[in-house]
Amino acid sequence: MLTFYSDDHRLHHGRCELIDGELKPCFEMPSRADHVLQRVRDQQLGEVRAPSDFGRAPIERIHSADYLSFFEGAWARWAALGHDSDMLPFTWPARTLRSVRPDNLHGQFGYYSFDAGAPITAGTWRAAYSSAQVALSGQQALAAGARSAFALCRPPGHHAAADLMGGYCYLNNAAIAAQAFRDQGVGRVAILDVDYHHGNGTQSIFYERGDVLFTSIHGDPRAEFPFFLGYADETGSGAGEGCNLNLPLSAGSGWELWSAALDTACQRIAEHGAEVLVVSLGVDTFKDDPISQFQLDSPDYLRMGARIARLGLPTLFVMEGGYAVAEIGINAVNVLEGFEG
Ligand code: SP5
Ligand code: ZN
Repeated sequence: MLTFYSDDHRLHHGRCELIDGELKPCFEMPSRADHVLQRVRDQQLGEVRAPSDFGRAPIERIHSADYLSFFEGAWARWAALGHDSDMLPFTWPARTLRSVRPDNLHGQFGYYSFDAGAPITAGTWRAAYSSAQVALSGQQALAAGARSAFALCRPPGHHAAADLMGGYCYLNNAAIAAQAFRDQGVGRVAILDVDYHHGNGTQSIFYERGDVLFTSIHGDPRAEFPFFLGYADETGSGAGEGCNLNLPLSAGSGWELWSAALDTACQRIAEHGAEVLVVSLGVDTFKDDPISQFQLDSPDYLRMGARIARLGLPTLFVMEGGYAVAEIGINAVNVLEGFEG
């Protein structure tokens, strides 16, 4: 399997996130990608290629122009005020407030974010832009006939909506790739999000569309981030009615429950008549993940890949979460090896 990877991910190295009521060092760190890349090489998964640059147009198919210009320019505005360390948002347009876009930098950061887990640093825009190009390069490999590809994206993307960052995510790599398939004439696309956290950004982007099915297996949002989306009764709306499938599971769920949910998701993907599959590949379902509560063990990821392969679809794997840094490479690459059989 071809892997796409860019060193540009290193340009994003946040210092702190606000998590569970405290400021802590960012769990989403550059060494995550290093471990995955090392495992790809150790296991001789296949060639590792640098991404091509498809420009901003495919990103603008998913994200609004005003959001992108805020994101691209935010660091320069912060630096011009004399700062040289990360910026985090701190005020949001929650209930009873208005979703207006203020002029103030912090007001705009609140307008364009939903949590304080995604800091903007000097290199965040460039890293996120390259991460999207990595996903698009994997998409292009499939369009050119590959059965599968691995986009080793960092930062991750599935929490990012059309005009919102959060949950370590800025640009929705999986959504950008899925849309590129559609724009190149693929009629029906399916997304399978196996990250421990609900992919609220991806869901919201495709919620009213019938052409891109979104399926997700994740920690029950009644108890788990992102709390405010990911419930089972969210089934899509308008043309997208029935094209959103959330499979929330309780804390402590292991392979038995998780794999039953995977079967359900796979059945729905087959019914959709998907011609191509995009997998949001988070491995924070691992038993020792420091911020998550599922119980998958390393061999389970081989089984996960094998089950996904049984769909018989051209498949693009897009890296999302996974914070047990020492095991992230083994677990992510196990999915890819299980897929290849
Ligand atoms: C891409 C991705 O995986 N983003 C995850 C962002 C998670 N941010 C908040 C996590 C809250 C964790 N609470 C853990 C409670 C442990 N006792
Ligand atoms: Zn996650």
